Amino acid sequence: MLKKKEVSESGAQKNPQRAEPLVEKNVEPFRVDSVGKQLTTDLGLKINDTDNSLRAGSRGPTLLEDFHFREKITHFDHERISERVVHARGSGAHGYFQVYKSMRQYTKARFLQDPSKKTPVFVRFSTVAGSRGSADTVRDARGFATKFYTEEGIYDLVGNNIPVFFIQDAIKFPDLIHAVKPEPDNEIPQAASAHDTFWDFVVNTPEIAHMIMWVMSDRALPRSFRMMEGFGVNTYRLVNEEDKAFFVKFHWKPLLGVHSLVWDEVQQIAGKDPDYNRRDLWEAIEAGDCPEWEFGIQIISQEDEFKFDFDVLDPTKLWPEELVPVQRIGKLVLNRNPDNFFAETEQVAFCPSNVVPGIDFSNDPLLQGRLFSYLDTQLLRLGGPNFTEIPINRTLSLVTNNQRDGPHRMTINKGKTAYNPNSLNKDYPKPGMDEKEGYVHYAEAVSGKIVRERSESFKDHYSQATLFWNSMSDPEKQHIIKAFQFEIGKLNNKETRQKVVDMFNNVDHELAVQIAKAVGTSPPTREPQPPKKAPKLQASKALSMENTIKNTIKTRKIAVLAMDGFNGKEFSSVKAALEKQGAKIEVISQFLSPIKSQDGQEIEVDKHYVSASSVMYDAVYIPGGQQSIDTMKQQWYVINFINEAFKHCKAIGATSEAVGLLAETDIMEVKLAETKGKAEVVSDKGVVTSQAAPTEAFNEAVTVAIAQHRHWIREKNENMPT
Ligand code: HDE
Repeated sequence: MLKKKEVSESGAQKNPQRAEPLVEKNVEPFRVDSVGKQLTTDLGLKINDTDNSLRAGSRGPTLLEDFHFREKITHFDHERISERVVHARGSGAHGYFQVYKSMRQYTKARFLQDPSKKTPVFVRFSTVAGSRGSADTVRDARGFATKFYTEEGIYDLVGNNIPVFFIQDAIKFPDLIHAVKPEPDNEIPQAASAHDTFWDFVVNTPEIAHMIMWVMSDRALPRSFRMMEGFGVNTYRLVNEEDKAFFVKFHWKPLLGVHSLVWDEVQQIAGKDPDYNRRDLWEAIEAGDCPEWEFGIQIISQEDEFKFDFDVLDPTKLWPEELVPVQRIGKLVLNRNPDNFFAETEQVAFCPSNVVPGIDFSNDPLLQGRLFSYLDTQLLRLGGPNFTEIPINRTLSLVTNNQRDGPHRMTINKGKTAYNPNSLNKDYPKPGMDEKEGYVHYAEAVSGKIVRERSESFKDHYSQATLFWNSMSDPEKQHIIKAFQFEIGKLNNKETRQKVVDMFNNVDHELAVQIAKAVGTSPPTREPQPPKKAPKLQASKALSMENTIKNTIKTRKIAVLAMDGFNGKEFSSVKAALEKQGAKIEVISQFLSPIKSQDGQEIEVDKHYVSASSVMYDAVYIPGGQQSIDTMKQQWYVINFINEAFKHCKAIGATSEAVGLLAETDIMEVKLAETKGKAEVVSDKGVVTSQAAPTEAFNEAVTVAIAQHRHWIREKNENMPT
């Protein structure tokens, strides 16, 4: 195996906390570090000059015999592979999974038995609709695909950050994707659902209602991949040693909580840093802030299959956590960035049909179709059936079968026989040598006529869409309304606009009225469809992000605005307090040169005005210092920075003279600390101020305000600056 180096090719120091690789056998032997090495051809021939092609005379024609030139150009010409037909834009990371205790009761899967064992994983997050180069922060579902390199083979859990899906039957997938992708005549718009063909599909596909509610919510604008939930979406089966099966839904619960950006913010970020989510994941792992999720399972026993007011096989339905609790059974940790985007993140191939003994499929019709599609598309994308030999896709287990040949075959199979049964090789590789080891499909009894029809039990399309709506807090509802108003307002076709209003009247009348109000249609006239069955649950706390974890500021990015003459002691006090809680501080000033505090202390500036913007930060703190504050009062950039942070409902802290700066901004109806020199801390709507130097109480109040993520109460003010 090649030895790991302390420095990268560019000579830059690599993350000192970089975790040791766990995927020893498959990926590691293929890593190459060229530090200290001579340039060679693909065949290892040493090359002395790669800047000048071979010519007949220094001004003459290039010679065909220049094999180095030809190889270099040819390789370049063939560098691109087709992008994924969906989920083209993604970011990956290595890590491990560890179960908390044996899950023997439900499954025989070995990686879910031993709490002392770490199973290596590779995870890829993605958007769905956009091309490879599209922006991260678009309104869309996010993919959350996990490859477990288990001792029994590869297990892929290919999920999303939304627990339900647009359609019930995989045969509708090409229609859905054709509708949401850019329109075929002009390839507009990129990575957006706000266009006529998508909503035309929506209004003709009532089963989509529930998923649309999620996509119009802030769940579709994650603050970070590290702060979103993951869901297996489809119903699978767990099978134990006694061949008893259980229906299961899989969950990933982020330990930093579930947090989102806001629409106005994401649109700015898409221009200012299109790699926002990718960069966030990369930087967190490089800094050793390893993202963590707990693995959850919801179990419904086979006997209870028909006990619910939804069909357990219907992928447009979630299993409310209040009815079927999520059991947290293990932890996923991502601790190592890939070395090479193409070799790892681009070439990785996930497939829901990659399972291990103890995990099986249900008859969920969406899942059944997925079992076909992934392998099919990968055969094209990765150039043939040998893509399982690409390092990132290799299993840790020994592969011994009679599959042979094909493009780019790596394995050198020995022997004359490539068939079973055979006598020449004693029937090796022999199937079923150990009955206990092999994968056995769950022996479900199946009967029925061959038909093309949906089960009646799949035909309630609105109850859970309404459940979702009813579970939202007021700010979340307002954001959903605004999302609809934006999307529907973009439609050219007025009839579709009206149909959207009428369709979502089945979810909630007020929602439909609010959409209609903004997009120039009539309010809904038809009565909403009554639910087929009275739902058991009116609202589910688990669906609202309002109820997520809000007790940590770990990895949050805090902007400090300062100019020469800032108060160094105030800055150091707040910096130390926030960093102690795991936050990241960046100093922003007019120029990148160091700035001097009023008592002569010099500090580095991380970003200057032209490269930093409030949308890149979770919160802002402004230390006092008369000279610094007087300068910043005159700077439009600073005023705008604060106004924007305020508009996006972020925590803002200011001490001593800096409170006076807040008074120059558009912050409205917020109580600020008043008495000069008094250490009293005033915390109102996420704005924390003190007219004195920061005390412990101030630092604590700022920490609490940042941990809230956002202070939506500000949105109640109709006059809030926009
Ligand atoms: Fe996928 N999906 N999908 N999908 N999907 C693909 O496979 C497909 C569905 C998901 O990071 C493709 O290798 C069908 C649900 C993720 O590489 C393709 C249906 C969920 C990823 C495909 C679905 C997903 C994909 C494209 C049935 C959430 C990215 C490239 C309607 C549970 C994986 C590829 C990665 C990728 C087909 C529905 C998640 C075309 C037919 C539901 C996270 O095969």
